[in-house]
Amino acid sequence: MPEAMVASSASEATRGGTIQQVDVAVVGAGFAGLYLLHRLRKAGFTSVVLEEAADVGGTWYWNRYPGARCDIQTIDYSYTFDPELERAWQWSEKYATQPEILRYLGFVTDRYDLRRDIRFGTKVTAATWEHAADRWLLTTDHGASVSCRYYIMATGCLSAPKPPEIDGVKDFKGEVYFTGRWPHEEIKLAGKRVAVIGTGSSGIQSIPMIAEQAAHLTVFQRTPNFALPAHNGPPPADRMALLEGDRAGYREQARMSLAGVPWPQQMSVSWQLSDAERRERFEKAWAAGDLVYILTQLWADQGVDVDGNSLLADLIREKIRTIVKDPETAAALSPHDHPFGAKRPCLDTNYYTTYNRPNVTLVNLRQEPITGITASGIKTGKRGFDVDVIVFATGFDAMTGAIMAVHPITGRGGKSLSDVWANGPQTYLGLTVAGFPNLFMITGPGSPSVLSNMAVSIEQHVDWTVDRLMAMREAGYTTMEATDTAQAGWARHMADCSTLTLHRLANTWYTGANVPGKAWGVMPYTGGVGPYRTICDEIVSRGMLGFRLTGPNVAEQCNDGEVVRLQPDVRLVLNMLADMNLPPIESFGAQGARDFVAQFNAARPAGRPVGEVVDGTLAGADGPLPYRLYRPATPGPHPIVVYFHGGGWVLGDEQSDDPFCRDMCRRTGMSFVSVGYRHAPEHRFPTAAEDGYAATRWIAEHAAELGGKPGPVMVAGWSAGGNIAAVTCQLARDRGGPQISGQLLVCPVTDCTFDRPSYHENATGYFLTRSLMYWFWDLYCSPADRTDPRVSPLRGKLENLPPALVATCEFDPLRDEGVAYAQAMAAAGVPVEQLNARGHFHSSLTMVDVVITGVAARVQMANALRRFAGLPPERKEGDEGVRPRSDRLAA
Ligand code: N01
Repeated sequence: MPEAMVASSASEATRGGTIQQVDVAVVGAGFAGLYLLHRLRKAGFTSVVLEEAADVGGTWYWNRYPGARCDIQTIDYSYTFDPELERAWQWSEKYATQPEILRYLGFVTDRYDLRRDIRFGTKVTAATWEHAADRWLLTTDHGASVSCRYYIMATGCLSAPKPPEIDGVKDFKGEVYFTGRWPHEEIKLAGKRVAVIGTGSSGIQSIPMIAEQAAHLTVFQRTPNFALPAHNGPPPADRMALLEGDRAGYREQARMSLAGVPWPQQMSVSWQLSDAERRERFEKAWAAGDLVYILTQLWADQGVDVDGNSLLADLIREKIRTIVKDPETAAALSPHDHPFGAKRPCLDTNYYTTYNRPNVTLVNLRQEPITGITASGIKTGKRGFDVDVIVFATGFDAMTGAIMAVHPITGRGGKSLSDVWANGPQTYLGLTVAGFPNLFMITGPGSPSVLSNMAVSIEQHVDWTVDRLMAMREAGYTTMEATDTAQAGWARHMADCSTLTLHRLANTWYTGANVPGKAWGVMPYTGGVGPYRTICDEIVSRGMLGFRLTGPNVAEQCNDGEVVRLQPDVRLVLNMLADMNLPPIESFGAQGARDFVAQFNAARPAGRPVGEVVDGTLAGADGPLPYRLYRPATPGPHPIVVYFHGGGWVLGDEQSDDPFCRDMCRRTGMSFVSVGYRHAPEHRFPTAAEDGYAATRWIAEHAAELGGKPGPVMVAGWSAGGNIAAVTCQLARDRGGPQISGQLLVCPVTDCTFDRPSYHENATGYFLTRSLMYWFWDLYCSPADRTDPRVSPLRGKLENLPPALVATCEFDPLRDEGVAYAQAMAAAGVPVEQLNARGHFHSSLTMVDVVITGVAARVQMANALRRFAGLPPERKEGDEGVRPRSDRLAA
């Protein structure tokens, strides 16, 4: 539609009032809005920024409470889009104060002459998609309405202060301040009795400063938070040297990192380190005063595993006890209800020592909740506190508040964003929402945003968005809208990512738990800044996957689909393997492939400790075979599981599935005996099958010697090992024992045909390829023997087999033959449980501590084995995945 017609229809909509016509309207003149305006202008789009405040700065305009600073090192918390700008500005401190950051944003505004397109003191009161014009119409509380093609929310994640939810605030006769809306004039607290409610970052930063001025400070704490010393000062020489040594490389590393700050991925896991080594790492981090460092650099499992996390949390609690002199106050300040990092920790300056001052009192609201505010102060369940000033550091309606609650946004067909998000934010990439064409959010819910260095995430979102607008203009498109499929897929991917972290175990503003009645869910994207960036780029390279593009003179384009179907950690593993550009494993020859697998396994994290690991030999079908026994730490005797490793009958040995055997031993409380059966091509069919059967018989007969419970054993195996376990069950039934009480078949080979769909769908790209499977079969079994049930158990008699759990993975060539075996056994009357692991590949479930999203499946497998042994299920507290905390906080 021509622009003139757009103008007239929009004018009618506001009954003749003036309408400002622009290509793009942006809300917010903070870090995001300023860079957006700069980029939009350079790209030739007419733009206006609507800003409620009287000046630029966004969050740094409003949050001017005493002590306000950033807690990402300022050299990282800066714009990087212009090297000239970087050279033109020097930060005076490692963590700049709010006034300095505000000066920086003012400097940037002036440098790029941005003010002339910013309408200050202007709030959007409604935004409506006008379908006929393919434009947004914005009404404002000040000046002209705005008609724009694109509407971009650069509103920040923590901009809408949350009401304090305490009765009687209006009755209070003293002064009331909110940290998130601190007055611009100087507030005099000297000689006054001050109360601070809230001990999040704002409270932690302001409390030491207020304590220095006030006659008395009373801190009302509901939940203690972890705080770490900032050790502020000039920008650290080592980081400056790194940055100045290779500015472009430093910035690029930040962009591809997990948190937007250039620290490498930590590889050592906590149980590989001694107590002394862990303490040394911790002390170094405590002395460094760097939030991202202590959150990511101590050990690899600190952010993903409850046990690994609590080792670190214990060390921090120990510090709190050392610093705070009164033991009762120290105990009240020590967080126990959430893993370290699951709630946003804060860097502090003298926070804990402040509680040693005689003019500071801590009130533990867990013991005496606030019952109300009176004319003279604050009442708790136990006592009253008369105060002159109340400071509310009670936080924000985060992530969605500033977008949804601020003004009605009405999309296609009259859809209201508040309704669409009633059960939590739904977005594609945290950037767009289905049903709301041409609406973009910078660092919206569903993007890494608050779990990252915001400066890096903002630049990525702005660049991606403006690049898309330019590409659309070039191609003649005027609208861009996420599809429902893409959005639903993103929600699934978000949920998959959040099972990897510990955020689900804390009640925080990340999950909406801090706002009564708000839907619960981890709102930021937890998959990391670098992976997120590659996903955004992949969407473009795959023809704007998941977006519908339309324009007046071009055919509609909609390349629908989900961008990530793999589990996030599987995606990382497969990308890493793809980057290695390895030749096909089969090209190494059998011995070369064995050496490669041994090398590959050596690079994996070590398995976790079990009670005891014993190597021995057993009598096989044709001579001794090695075994490795994993015994639990609990007193025996334990039920025994005979385990067969994977490797296509060609590769691996009794130690090659070590992390998996340890993990299952710990989860089940059972002994695992991993059998070193003989391999092809030296020993072809039916050697592996006969070795497996003979080993099972020997182990059952020698159960007591192995410390196991006499009686039936269970069998388990992965891949070709699953094949041997399945065959062993058939042979044991037909040859008069041993008695087997259950079989766990993980991605088993069950049949010799290669024509099932999974063989085609997953032929390449998922590590186990179709051609590798052909090679394994060729080495092990000649075509004439392949229909023998000792290698194709699907072709055997299936009645009267032990109960089974068959686990299959979505992206595995063997998926469909596993499913077929499970279905055929069930049809033959065998009790069968099927586990279909969505988003996983052939090695997922055995790659313990690399593919953490496999935990839920391992819990299910362990429970099945316990059921086969007649034991109740046992869930290990904490790391078993999907178990969000939805209990709300009591005041
Ligand atoms: O808000 P918060 P914030 N009765 O939600 C308590 C960023 N930031 O403004 O935990 C009693 O973290 C509440 O208790 P509980 C940073 O990302 C960054 O401090 O809900 N207490 C909590 O203690 C940060 O995470 C910087 O039990 C009540 C506190 O108030 C985010 O902003 C500086 C209550 C709120 O803590 C938000 O921080 C500042 C009630 N009714 C902020 N309601 C830096 O860069 C709430 N509370 C350093």
